[in-house]
Amino acid sequence: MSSISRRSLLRLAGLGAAAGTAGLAGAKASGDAGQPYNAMTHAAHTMGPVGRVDTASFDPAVFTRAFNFSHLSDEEREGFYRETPRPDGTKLREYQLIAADREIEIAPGIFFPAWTFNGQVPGPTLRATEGDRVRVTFVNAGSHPHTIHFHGWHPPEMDGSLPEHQVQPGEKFVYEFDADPFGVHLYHCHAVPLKRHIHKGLYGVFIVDPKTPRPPADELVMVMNGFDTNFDSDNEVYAVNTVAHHFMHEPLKVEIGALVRVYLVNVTEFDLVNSLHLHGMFFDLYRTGTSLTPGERTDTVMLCQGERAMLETRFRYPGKFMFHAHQSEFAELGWMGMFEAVEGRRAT
Ligand SMILES: [Cu+2]
Repeated sequence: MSSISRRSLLRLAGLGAAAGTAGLAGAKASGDAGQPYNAMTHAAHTMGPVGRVDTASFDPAVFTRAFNFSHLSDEEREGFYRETPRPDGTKLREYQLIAADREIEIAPGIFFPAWTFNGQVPGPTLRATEGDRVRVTFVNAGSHPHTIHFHGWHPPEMDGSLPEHQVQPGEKFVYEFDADPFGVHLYHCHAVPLKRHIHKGLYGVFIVDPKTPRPPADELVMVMNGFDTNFDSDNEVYAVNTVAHHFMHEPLKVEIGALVRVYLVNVTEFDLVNSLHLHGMFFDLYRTGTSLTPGERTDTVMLCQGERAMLETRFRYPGKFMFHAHQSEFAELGWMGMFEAVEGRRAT
């Protein structure tokens, strides 16, 4: 399937929609000859590949709400993350990140030969508080030289960007710096050619919380990414959190009236910008998450590659609310999903 082209996938997506709604469109056409177009218009919201991705090794929904390996059992987590209080009230946070080649399923039956952090794309979400010490032991178990480049303040030798920073296959390097400033950041491989190393899957989210915590909220991580399955420097599949259309099939459950906070990061390669548009409501926008007061209230945010933002909102009405890239082609190729707002405590 790796030779599938962008255009043929787009056609597949269209076929999925047509197959799924043929009956509806037909019924409309026979009952009311003037209305069949409406049926197709609504059907566009359910388009996408037929079938499901196996979520046993990577579940986008679990990724969305996992911070510092919180999705693992205590015993498993210990192998990748440890936090130790320090006398000044801050914490030492120690991580183990491992680069490894792995084939991942990005749409039903479509596999991508990824380079991963800890076997997943995006890599695990790391989270510290402003002033904490972050120590990341990076092991390169992959087949190419890699690095980790963190966004945030750090000395040049921790930048993971220059030829002398390359970590060769089989070797390791320890990155260490203080978490600063608070905000929504990211980490990614900075080996050359950069666009290949990032696009292959070596990226993740790095959140730094302010010293005075933000109000409690239902927090979600959304990484806008794309996959060039035939290596023509153009993406054939787009998604939020890797699996095309996943949240169309499995809406993200949120609670009516509760504060919802989204950490949104754009790592899409080959396209100049990406965006998120939320239907039926507005959100407060904190660009880069580096302020405690929102800069804007909107329903659409556009981000360049490497840009990120924090979004806060409360769902007012019960039911499903679509979110998607406002670049229609990205949406049709996988970058669309649903929230489902429910009364009381959300069922996850
Ligand atoms: Cu790399």
